[in-house]
Amino acid sequence: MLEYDPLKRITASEALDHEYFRMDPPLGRNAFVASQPMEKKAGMNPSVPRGDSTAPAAAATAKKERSWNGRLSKNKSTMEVERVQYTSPPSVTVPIIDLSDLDDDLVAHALGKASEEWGAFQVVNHGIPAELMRRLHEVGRQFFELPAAEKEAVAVLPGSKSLEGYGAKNPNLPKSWNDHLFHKIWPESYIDYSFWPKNPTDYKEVTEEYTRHMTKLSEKIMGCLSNGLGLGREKLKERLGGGVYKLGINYYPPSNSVIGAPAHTDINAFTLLVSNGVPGLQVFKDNHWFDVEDINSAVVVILGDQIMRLSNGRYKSVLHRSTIDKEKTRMTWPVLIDHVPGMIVGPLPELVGDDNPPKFESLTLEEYLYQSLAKRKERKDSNMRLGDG
Ligand SMILES: O=C(O)CCC(=O)C(=O)O
Repeated sequence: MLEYDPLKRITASEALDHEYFRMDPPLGRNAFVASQPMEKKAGMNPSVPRGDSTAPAAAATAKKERSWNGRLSKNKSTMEVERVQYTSPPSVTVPIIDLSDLDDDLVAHALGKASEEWGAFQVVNHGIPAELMRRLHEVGRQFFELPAAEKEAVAVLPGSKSLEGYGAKNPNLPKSWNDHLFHKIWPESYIDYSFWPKNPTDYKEVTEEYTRHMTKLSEKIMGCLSNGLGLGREKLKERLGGGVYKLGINYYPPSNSVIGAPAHTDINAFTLLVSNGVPGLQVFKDNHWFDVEDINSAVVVILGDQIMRLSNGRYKSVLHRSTIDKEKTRMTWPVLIDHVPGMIVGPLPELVGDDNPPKFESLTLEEYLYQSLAKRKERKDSNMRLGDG
C-alpha cells in the first residue's frame, strides 16, 4: 500500500494516483511546487522534529502552531513530502463568520469577501444542535469500527462510477485515500438507501435529521453568496436546480503518514464540512498552506469549481488537503452540493458583459463532469510521459 511516508520519496504520478475523483487539479503537481516553506522561526532546525513523536521539547510547545508542508525535492522527477515544523505561521486565518448576526447584509458581505479572497470560511452559530452533531459523530464512528464484513454490506459496487457506498483505503481506486462512506442524502428521489448503513440502527434517523439542517444551512449560504455577487438571494439555488446533496464520511486512523487527503479542489459547487475535533484540514492561499483552526461545532465551507464558474471567477475554488494525526483517529463529514443533472454549469449571465467576458464555457453538469475528469486524466498521462511515472 502506497503511503505518504515522510521519509520516502514518491513520484509525481504516484502522488496524483491519490487524487480524489472530485479533483479537477488545476494546480496538480504545481500544488506541491507552490507549497514552499513558510517562514521559519530563527534558530529552529525544521528537520529535527520531523516525524518524531518522541519530540524535542520544541515540538510540544509549538504543537498548536504546527503545520505540514509538501516540498519538491531538487530532482524534478521525484517529490518528497516531508514533515516540517513551522513556528511562525502567517498571522491571518480562514475567516470565521457568525451566522447569528442579525444584519443579513453584513453577513452576506463577509461571506462574499471570504469567498473572493479565500474560497473557504468557517461558520459558527449556524443553528445545528450540538446534540445532533454528537450523534452524527457517534453513528459515524460506530460504523467505521464495525468488522470489515459488516461495512462491506454497503460497499461501492465493483466497476460503479457513482462511488456511492463504503470503500476501504486503496491507492488503485479513485477517491480512496482513506476509508470512506459516501451516499446521496437529498432530494429524496435521488437517494439509494441500499448504500446507507443499517448498523448502527439510528444511522438513518440521525442522517435524515442532519440533512434537514444541512439543506437549511446550505440555502442560507447560497442566499448570502448570491447577495455577495449583487444578485437576488434565490439566484444560486435556482441555477443549481435546488442542488443534489451527498454525504461523505472520511476516516483517517492514526498514522505516521503526513497526508490524508492530497491537495485538490472540489469539482462540485461547495462543501460543508465538520470534523470530530482532530485538526488536519489545510487550505492554500498566496503560496502558503494554512491550517484551518478546529473550532468546536463550526462548519467549514469549501467553495468548489462549480461556484467558481457560476461567479465567472469572482469566487475562488480553494485548493485544500488534509493531514493525519499520529495518535488520534481523525474523522470528517463533508456534505457536497452539486448542480442537479441537466443544469448549466457556467457563468451567470448577469455577471458577464462586454467588459467582463465569460471566463468559462457553459456546459451541462454531465458535460462539465466529463470534461473535468478527462482533463484530469490528460494531466496524469502527460505527467507519465514526462517521466514522472
Ligand atoms: O477530511 C478533510 O479534512 C478533507 C476532506 C476533503 O477534502 C474531501 O472530502 O474532499
